[in-house]
Formats: sequence, structure tokens, C-alpha cells
Amino acid sequence: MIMIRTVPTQPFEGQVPGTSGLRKKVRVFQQANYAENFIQSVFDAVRPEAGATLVIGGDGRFLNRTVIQQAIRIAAANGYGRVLVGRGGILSTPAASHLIRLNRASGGLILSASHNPGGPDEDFGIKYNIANGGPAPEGVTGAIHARTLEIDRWLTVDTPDVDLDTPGTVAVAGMAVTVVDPVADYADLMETLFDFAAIRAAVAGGFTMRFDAMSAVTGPYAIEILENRLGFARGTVVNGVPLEDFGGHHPDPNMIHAKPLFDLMMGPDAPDLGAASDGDGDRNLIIGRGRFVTPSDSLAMLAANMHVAPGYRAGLKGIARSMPTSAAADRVAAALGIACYETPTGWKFFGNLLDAGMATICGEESAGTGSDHVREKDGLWAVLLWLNILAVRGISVDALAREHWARFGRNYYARHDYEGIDSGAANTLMAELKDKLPTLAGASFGPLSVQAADSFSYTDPVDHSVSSNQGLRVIFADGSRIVFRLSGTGTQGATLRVYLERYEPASGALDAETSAMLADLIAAAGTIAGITRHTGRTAPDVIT
Ligand code: G16
Repeated sequence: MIMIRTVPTQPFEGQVPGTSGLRKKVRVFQQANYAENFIQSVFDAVRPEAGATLVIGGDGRFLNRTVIQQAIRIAAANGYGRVLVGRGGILSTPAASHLIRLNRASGGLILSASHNPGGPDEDFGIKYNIANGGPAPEGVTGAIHARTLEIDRWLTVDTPDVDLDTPGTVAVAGMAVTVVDPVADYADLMETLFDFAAIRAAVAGGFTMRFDAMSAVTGPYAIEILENRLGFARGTVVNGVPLEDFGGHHPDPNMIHAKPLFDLMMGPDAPDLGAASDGDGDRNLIIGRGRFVTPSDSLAMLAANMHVAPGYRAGLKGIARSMPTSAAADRVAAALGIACYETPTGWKFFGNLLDAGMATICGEESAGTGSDHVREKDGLWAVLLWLNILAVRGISVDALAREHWARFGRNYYARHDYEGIDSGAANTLMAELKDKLPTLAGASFGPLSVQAADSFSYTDPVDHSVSSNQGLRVIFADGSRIVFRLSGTGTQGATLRVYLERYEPASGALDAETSAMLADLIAAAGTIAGITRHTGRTAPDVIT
């Protein structure tokens, strides 16, 4: 007889899943009942069938193991029949997505705050993914949030902790808990998609790379795939051991937080390819020798070349990108004669397009790229696709980028982030700007003249759901564009993101400095939104 214990509780304010799950400071999650309330609210909202399978894993950050043990007990008390958990509590986000699909699980709990720092004073997060392996859509996250506002009890069983470090199956109050190798199934999937033999041959021929795992979850995956299976030299993967505090760094693969890699790639000793991934393994950074590739360009360049990889030989069904991502991919889609979809920020918006077979590759300016192989963006997948293309074509990153721009033109692009600003000031800035949008058409800012301005709204072509208020757009007569959005992943104050884009045709300046090419747009953005007036800031904290 299994004893289910009911623990009385009260709702917490603000358990609102953001762009990607509930993210808060560790201290907030450490309050009695906080994580338990949210997990129970997930189960109350999704109502798993008796005996259903649940995947659980995280990026190894501080609190990961504690919350996993509680999640296992709550799952047992809520009627799940089987839990699959990564050894050591580790599962990268794309590997979790794959496990959900592979095992026909009803869903999964992914414990991560992604690129946000970890440790006792830093960030933690819980995200629920649905049976297709992707992040829960807004209908589900809305139901979860609604439940958090009413919850008055959570269910558990009184069982000891599961040994997360020993593979195998144990019973927890009648529910089977299997500790699985977090890497093997994912690595096998990659072998089905990419030409490992071609990459191995390039490596044997002297192709070199450095992969910075940023002391986050991808270390074990990268060592297995890059060093063990593809033959890159030992030490190719740096910072390859997942640490609870990511070594005190932001595990965010960009030019700021992956600066040692960036400096290496711009210096005389650069290997052929530099790459990095983030806290939970879904983002990627690609740098060639002396050539940084923006995530928006990476999406376009991969889309234009990915048919050389075995998994994509049949060609692409469509391309999807988030609205603030540059339009570089649109030009590739047009050349291929396929559709390009523009969605709101957040990988969850790609799920329906992928499930319906309308898109094969998706990408976001926030360093995310992925395909229909899982339902999350996938950092190592993007690195392997780049490797596959470079190996088969025998071309450098720089040469491939130049070739691409010479054919399609170049979308100069940057994102300026103003971090940790007062939430009230940020909301006022956005509200004032939104009110001003209808008056902007025809106005001039330096040499730029506004053609249109609006608040982006998306109607999902599959289920016809509407998501409004997804960012404010100012589009200029020459096709340049500024987008303003507030981040949905931060845990402190607000972060204003300003996305800047200028298209230069193939006949134009293809190798100019991005900051110089965007200078007029940067000035216009400051004036249009009154950034300094509202925030007191005169410069962004991070430029990517
Ligand atoms: C998450 C989502 C991404 C999204 C990003 C944007 O990334 O999974 O799809 O592009 O947030 O974040 P923000 O709202 O801060 O601009 P991740 O890697 O944090 O899971």
C-alpha cells in the first residue's frame, strides 16, 4: 500500500513561466514549498495519465539534485509510472527533448536557468516540456500559472533519495525510476544526422577546433562526440566538467562571456573553428579563424548548405526564425523556393511548425539554432552541422561567410542589452514607445526615414492562436530595422533589448565594421525610445 502524503501550502506570487520556464534566484526557490508548489501545479495542469513516463534532468547547477529528488517524489505521488533521470541529474535541454520523444514520455521537467549564472546567490529554473519534446506552449504555461495562484496542497511520498549516480532502475513508491546515461542516446542521434566519417577525415587531415563548454552541461556531450567519436585531440573541449556555479561565470556563449575563446579565434594561434554552448546546452557560438558569425547569419548559412549533411539530404521544408532575428534567412528561403516563418521570441513558437512538417531548421538571434530532430534549440547540433559543412566543402568559416554575402548580401546586425534596469522605468519606456508608434511613419532620424512601426503580433498558422505584444518594430525606408523588447528570461529588474539590423546588398560594403554600419540606427534607437531619459543609461551593458 503506497502512502501518499498531502502537504498543505499557500500560493506564491509571481510563479509565471517566462520566455522559457520559471526562472528565479536560488534563494527564492529555497523557500519551503516554492519548488514543490510549482511542480505540483505543473502536474495539476497537465493531468498525466496513470502510469505515464516523465523525463527529469537539468544543467547541473546549484539546487539541481535537491529539486530532482523532490520532483521524483511528487511525480510518484501524482500517478506517474516511470521517471527517466539523467545520471548525476544531468541532461542537456536538447538531450532531454530527445529522451522525451524517444521514450514516448508524456513530458519532462528541465531544471535550468540556461545562460544565467548559477550558485547559491544566482539563478535556478524549472521548465515543463510536452510530449513532442518541446517547451510547453502558452496555453499550458498559462494553465500552470493559473494553478499556482490557487494551489493549497502538494502530494508526495516518504521515500529516501534516489542514488542519481548509479545507472539502473529502482522503485520509488511503486514508480520505476531509471537513471540513464545522459549522453549516449543523444550522441547516437547525432551520428544519424551527420557525416561523422567526413568530419573524422578532416580531423585526420589537420582540421582543429576548440569547444568551450563553459563549465556547464555540454562538457560530457562534447568530449564524447568531438574527442571520442570524431577524433579531435584531447583538450579540444575546455571547461568540460559541469560545475554547480559554472566556475563563477555566465555560461552565455557570446563575445562577452566567452571572451577567452573569442580572443583565441581572433589571434595568431586560432584553430579552424571555435565554438561554445551555454548552461543547458541549447545555445551555440560559432567563430572561424578571424571571423565571428552572428547567430542570424549562422541560421542563413546553415540553411543554405545543410543539404550536404546526411540527415538533411532531402532538402528543407521551410525555415523559421524569431521576429528579432535578422532577415538573412529569408533570402535563403526565397532562393530555395521555400517558406520562411517569422515567430515571436521563444523556441516554443516553433513547435507547431516543426510538428506539422512546415519547417526543417529554426533559429533565433539569441544564439539558438535547431531542426526537426528534437523540439529544442541544440548547441552541439549546430556545431556538428557547421563541422559537417566545412568538412565536406573543404572551406573555412571566413570563406563560407564571404561566399554567402557575395550571393545574398549581408544583414549587419547587433543586439544592445541594457541589463538590470528598474522594471517601472522599463515598462514606462515600452508603454510610451508603443503609444508613439502610430505617429512615427514618415519621421526622419538622421538619414533614416521611418516607413512603418508596429507592435508585433503572431497568429500561429497551425492552431491559429494569437500572441500579441511580442516586440515593437520600427522599419525604415531603406529596409533597416530596430526592434525593442523586454527580456523574458531575467531574474532581476528588467533587461531592455534593442535589436539593430541593416541590409547591404551583394554589390555593397560586405566587410565593414558592424558598429560603423549601424551607427545611424543606434542613434535613432536612443532618440526614438528615450533610452537615457527613461533608464539613466548612456550605453548598453552587453553588445552581441
Ligand atoms: C530562451 C528561449 C529562447 C529565446 C530566449 C530569449 O532562451 O528558449 O527561445 O530566444 O530565451 O530570451 P529573452 O526573453 O531574454 O530575450 P534560453 O537559452 O534562455 O532558454
